[in-house]
Amino acid sequence: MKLIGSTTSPYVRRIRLLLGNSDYEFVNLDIYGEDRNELRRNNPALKIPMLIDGDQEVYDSRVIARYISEKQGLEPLSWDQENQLTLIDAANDSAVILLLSARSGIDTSENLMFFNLQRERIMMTMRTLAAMVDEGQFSQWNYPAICLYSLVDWVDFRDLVDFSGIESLLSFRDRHRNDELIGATDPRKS
Ligand SMILES: N[C@@H](CCC(=O)N[C@@H](CS)C(=O)NCC(=O)O)C(=O)O
Repeated sequence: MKLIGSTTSPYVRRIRLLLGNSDYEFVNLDIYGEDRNELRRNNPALKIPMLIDGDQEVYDSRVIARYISEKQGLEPLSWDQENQLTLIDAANDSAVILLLSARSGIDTSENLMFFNLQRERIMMTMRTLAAMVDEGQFSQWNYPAICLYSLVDWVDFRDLVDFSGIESLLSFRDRHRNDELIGATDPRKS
């Protein structure tokens, strides 16, 4: 099995954490730079992660997670867990948009509809996720918790979010910080 991704992507980190210590090859690409042709050859959607397992290619972290979970014989996610993932993905996608815009030289703090919508979505979803953490919804270390961890740690690493009022997300992150695999997949070490 081969996982194509990068060491900084929060979507790729989820899959690395889900795969744990199982035997697979990790291909670390610089998708916005020197490895873009390699990405073009592998995934027409031009996104990471993607998985290759024998003849089967799988795109998108959500689908890859389903594929791996099935292979590992894990229970499918409940509808409530699917909703948790949708909130996490919504925040993550908007945060990626803000980062790529800033890297394109755009001032994302301007009062523009497009950026206001992204910021509003990030705050709404992260406040909701913080309330879920307070209710104990992420107390088990499972795939939704892995995705939340990867999101929170990444937006903190990229300094994209003000955590005032949603500190329980940082406490959740800090509870898992010392895990060996968490340390090995830390985007700051890339
Ligand atoms: N829905 C996708 C999102 C993946 C995604 O956005 N990955 C980013 C890296 S963090 C990417 O490949 N971005 C490329 C681009 O936006 O051009 C998934 O869950 O795998």
